[in-house]
Amino acid sequence: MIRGLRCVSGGKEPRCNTGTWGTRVRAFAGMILLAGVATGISLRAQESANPDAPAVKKVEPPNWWVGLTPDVMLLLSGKNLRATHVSCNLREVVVSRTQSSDDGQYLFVWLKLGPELHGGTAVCRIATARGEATFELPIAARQQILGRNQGISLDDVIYLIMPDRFANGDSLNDEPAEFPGSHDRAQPHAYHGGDLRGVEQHLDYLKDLGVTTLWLTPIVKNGVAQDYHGYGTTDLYAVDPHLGTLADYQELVQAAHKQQMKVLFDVVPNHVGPRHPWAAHPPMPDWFHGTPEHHLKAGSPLKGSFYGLPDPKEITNDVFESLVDPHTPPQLRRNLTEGWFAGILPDMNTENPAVVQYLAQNSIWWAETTGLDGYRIDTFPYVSREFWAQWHTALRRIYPRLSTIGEVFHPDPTVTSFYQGGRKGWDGIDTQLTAPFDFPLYFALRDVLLNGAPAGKLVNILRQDSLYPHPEFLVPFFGNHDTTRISGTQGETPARLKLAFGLILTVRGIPEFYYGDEIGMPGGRDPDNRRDVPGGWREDEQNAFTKIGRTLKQEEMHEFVSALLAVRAQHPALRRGKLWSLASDDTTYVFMRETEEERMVVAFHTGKDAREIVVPLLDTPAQEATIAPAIFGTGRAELAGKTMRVRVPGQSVSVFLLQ
Ligand SMILES: [Ca+2]
Ligand SMILES: [Ca+2]
Repeated sequence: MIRGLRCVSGGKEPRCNTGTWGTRVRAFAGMILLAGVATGISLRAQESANPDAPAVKKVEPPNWWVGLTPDVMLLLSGKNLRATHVSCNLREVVVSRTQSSDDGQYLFVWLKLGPELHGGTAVCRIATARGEATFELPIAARQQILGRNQGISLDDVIYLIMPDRFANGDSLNDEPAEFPGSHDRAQPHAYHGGDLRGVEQHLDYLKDLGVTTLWLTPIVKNGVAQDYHGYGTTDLYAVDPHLGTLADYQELVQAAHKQQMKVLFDVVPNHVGPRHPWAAHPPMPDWFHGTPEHHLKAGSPLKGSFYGLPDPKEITNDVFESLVDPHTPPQLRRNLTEGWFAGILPDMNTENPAVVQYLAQNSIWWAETTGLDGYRIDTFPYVSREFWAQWHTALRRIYPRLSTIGEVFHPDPTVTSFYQGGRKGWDGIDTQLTAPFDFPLYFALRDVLLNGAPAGKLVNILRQDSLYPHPEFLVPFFGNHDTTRISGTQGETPARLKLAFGLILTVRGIPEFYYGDEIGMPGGRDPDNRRDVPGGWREDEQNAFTKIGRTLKQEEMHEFVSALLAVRAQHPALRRGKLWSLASDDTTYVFMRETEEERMVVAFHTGKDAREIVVPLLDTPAQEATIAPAIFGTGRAELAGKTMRVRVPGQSVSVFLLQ
């Protein structure tokens, strides 16, 4: 590699050479030029001698694969890239079209990959009126990766990790040289040093706990102090150096697959970070919706009163109703889909076909490079549904089993259900999304546990499963990195957290919970809800990853969660069974999960006092049962005359196996 001319990118490093390198390749037999390459001196001299010559600093994607897609769009960054001619040395790699930015900082190159392509490195030459440059695109055979792109199933349990706050597996990357001053564990908004190796080192802990799928908040490069959360990327093809390397992420996915665990990648097609180089110099005038100076702000122009709704509580959710409303004119929706999130995050123009291709290729590249099993998709409603259909089509053509879980932060199932794939909406579009997170159940469960709302509110949400094409794939949860933790909210007790776990791990769907909840880690609003796990850092006095290191209170919660996860793992009805709501009122919800093999009854009781509930079983799949031993919790159930008499302690979850 020639010093000073090396081009670093996120994955394999394409050799991006500047200036007159192309002419060198052609004239390689010339001994004078060879001497020049060897020293590197004359290259720099020639470059400075011809400041108008083109120079390629970056190629996105940095590499590609044989037989993956019929074409690929490259985005070259550099200078003086107004090309008059681009060609590649491989016969099966044909340049079909190019387009440069007016400032010459970007060049798009669309390549057609022929059916006879067997791989190799395409060396492509750019000619402009003022000089030449070359770049390379390695095109390799697809690799076998254990368990690659397998998707998640109803048997899975998702565990959300913020890698910077989980465990520090490599202290050498705590403060990368390019980001001085970014690391400080005492500052809640700084990087704390957690990383991908830290996650990998605790796979045994997670396996023992009983979770099967890891969702990591974004691992792409952010770097800037305070962007430890990952949602403000500056490079969509690089792993953030605080978190490790691409090889670290590949190793993590491999190690997880070896343990029969899966990994979800947090993807953010809606926006990039304000410090992404594109923000100041977009590759196309319409690469974003608007400019840093002139853009809409993401947020509905409507008030809740437009629909006669109360103002949203706790975490603000936008008036997404307008997005799913066939009667609202487009201008009432445009702020949400074209506005800049938080008023500062450059919003990708997902109506531009080149943006669609860039983002789809980027997700294909991560899937192919790492073997990941699915995507958690950020800010889902803020992107047009046409885009989601196109993005999913591009991915599923290659990875039919890939799962996608979308963030639709809204309490109303009429809103969230509109985004699930599997059927067309009134707009004629099928988003193809596997499932949204079950935010309506989240809002209801928090209201029941923390505000004393009737337990029947849960049933009121669950009855609206009729709106979803596939309610079984919904992801129930009670908190994440954007919400307060149940431990830490006013009036919190361990019993309420147990109730929250009790519901999401037994009701229909693929449950998700947030790192640290299994030990009752407290946390108020952001960033307090993103504390470090005690024991994730060598210098920590306490190690909550070990039984001996946990406090009594932490151990009690950990035992509860792991025991319930074990019951779920042992009983298919709790994972795959049909849900029957048998009884509910102010404090109690009794439901059954039924498969052909087994029937389970769950009694969820929020009242402070013990109580007895009589549940009629006539005309239910349970009417022939004779006994119902408790397999979890301390409740008791007696069956007689097609009724079930359930006695449960205050604030408890009990699970019974009907026989
Ligand atoms: Ca570290
Ligand atoms: Ca948008």
